[in-house]
Amino acid sequence: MKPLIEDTIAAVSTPPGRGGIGILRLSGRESLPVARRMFRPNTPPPSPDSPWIPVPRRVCLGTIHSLRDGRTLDQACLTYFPAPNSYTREDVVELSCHGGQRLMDLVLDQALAGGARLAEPGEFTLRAYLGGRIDITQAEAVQDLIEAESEKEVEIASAQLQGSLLKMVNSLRDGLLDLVAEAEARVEFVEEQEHFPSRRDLIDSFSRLEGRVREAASTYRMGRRIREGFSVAILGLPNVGKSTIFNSLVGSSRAIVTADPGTTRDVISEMLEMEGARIRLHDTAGLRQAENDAEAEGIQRARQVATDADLILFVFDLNRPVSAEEFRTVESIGPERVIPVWNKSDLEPDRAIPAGEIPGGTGPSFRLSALKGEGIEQLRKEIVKRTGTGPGTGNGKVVISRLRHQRLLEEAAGNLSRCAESARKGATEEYLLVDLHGALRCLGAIIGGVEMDDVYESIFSRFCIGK
Ligand SMILES: Nc1nc2c(ncn2[C@@H]2O[C@H](COP(=O)(O)OP(=O)(O)OP(=O)(O)O)[C@@H](O)[C@H]2O)c(=O)[nH]1
Ligand SMILES: [Mg+2]
Repeated sequence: MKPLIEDTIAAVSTPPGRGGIGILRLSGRESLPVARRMFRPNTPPPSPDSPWIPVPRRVCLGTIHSLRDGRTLDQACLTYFPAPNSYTREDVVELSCHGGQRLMDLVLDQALAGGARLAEPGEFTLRAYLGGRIDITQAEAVQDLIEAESEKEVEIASAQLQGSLLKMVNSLRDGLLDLVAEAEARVEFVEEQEHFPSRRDLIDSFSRLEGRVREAASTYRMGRRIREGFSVAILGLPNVGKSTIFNSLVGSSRAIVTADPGTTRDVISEMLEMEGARIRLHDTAGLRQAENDAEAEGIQRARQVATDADLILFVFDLNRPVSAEEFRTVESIGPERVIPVWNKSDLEPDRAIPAGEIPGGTGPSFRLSALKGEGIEQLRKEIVKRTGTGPGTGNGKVVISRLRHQRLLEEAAGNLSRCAESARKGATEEYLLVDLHGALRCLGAIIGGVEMDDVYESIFSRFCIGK
C-alpha cells in the first residue's frame, strides 16, 4: 500500500512495553496544531489570543490532556522541529512522556483524535527519503542500525548512514558517465575519430570499470556473514576436550563434559560476539566408529556442520600421536579452513606441537589447556582474525550488506562485460550505449530513482512503526 504523504502522521517511536520514557512523534503540516490540541505548556504563551509557537528545537515542559474531557494524562516534554530542519524535512513534533504502555496508547489516541493519522511502518523514514534528506542506501542503513545485533553490523550500517555506500556508487557512476560521454562523442563526431583514444583503450576502460563493480559486489559475502554470523565448528576425536573448549569460549557450562569418550551426541550451537563480530559456535560429537544409532546420527551431523562451517577448530590431544583418521579428516575438510588446536597441554607441559603430522594449514597451530583456561584468549583472537572482521580489518572499505545492492552491482557488471565483448567484436558506439545506459540504471537504482511503489514495498514496509 502506498501511504498518502499529505497527511500528518503519528506513532509511538519507542519500543512497545514499559520504559522510563516513551516518545510520540508527529510529522506533517498539522503537527503543531495537533500537538497544541493535546499539550499545554507550563509557561503560558505571552498572548492568549495568538496560537502558541514553541521555540524551535528547544525542549518545553508541559502537560498532555485528554481531548474528550480535558483530564491531565501526563507531564511531558515537547520539542518542535520546524520544516525543513527535521528528520522528515516536514514539521515534526516529539512528545517525550513517561513510557507506560497504556499511557502511550492514550497519548497516541489524543494525537489521532486531534487530526493525525497512524503512521505506516517506516513512514517517517520514507518521508525523509521523499523529502530528499537521505537516499535509499541511507534509509536502508537506518533499518540496519535498528536491527544490528553486533558491533560490526552497527559499524557498517553507521558508515552507510554517513553516506559511504552512496559515495562508492557515485564514484562508479562517475566512471560510467565518462564512458557514456565518450561513446556519445564518438557517435556525434564521426569525422574526428583520430582525436579519440583507441578502441583498445575503450575496451580496457570497460573491463577496468567492470572489475571495480564486481569487487564492490563481492563484499556482499562478507556483509552477509557479518549479519548472519560466522559459523565456527569444533571437531575432533572423542574425549580430546571439544566441549571443554566450547564452554570456555562461550563462558558457561553449556555443554556436558565427562571423562567418558562419546559424551556429546547432538550439535550444540551458541551465538557469541567476539571483538564485535557475530560467531555461531558449534560443539559436535567426537568422530569415531559409532557404538549405536544415536551416536552414528550425531557423527553424521558433526560432519554436516563441518561441511557448512566457515572455520573449523580441529582439536587434538597433544599427548597422543596423530591418528590416520585425524589426518584423513583434516585433509578432507581442507586445511585452509582448519585451525589445529592441541589440547591438554597441562598434562605434559614440555611436549612440543608435533611438526608435519597433519596436512599443512595456512595459519598457526594452537597449544592450550582448556581445563586451566590457558591459551583460550590467543585462540579467540585467531578466530576473529581468520573471520576477517577483527578491529582494523577492512577499515575504510565499504561492505555491501544487502542482496539488493549485490544484485544491482552484478547486473551493472554484466552490462559492462557485454559492452567490452561487443566492442571487441566491432559493434558501433550506438550499440554499446544501450548496455552502458543499462549499467547506469542499475547503479542509479541502488541509491534512488526507483518508482515510489516499488521502493515502499521493498524497503520501507519492513521497518517498524514509528521510524
Ligand atoms: N588435563 C586436561 N583435561 C582436559 C582438558 N580439556 C578437557 N579435559 C578433560 O577431558 C575429558 C573430556 O573432555 P570433553 O570436553 O568432554 O571432551 P570432548 O572432546 O567433548 O569429548 P566427546 O564429547 O566425548 O567427544 C574431561 O574429563 C575433561 O575434563 C585439558 O586441557 N587438560
Ligand atoms: Mg563433547
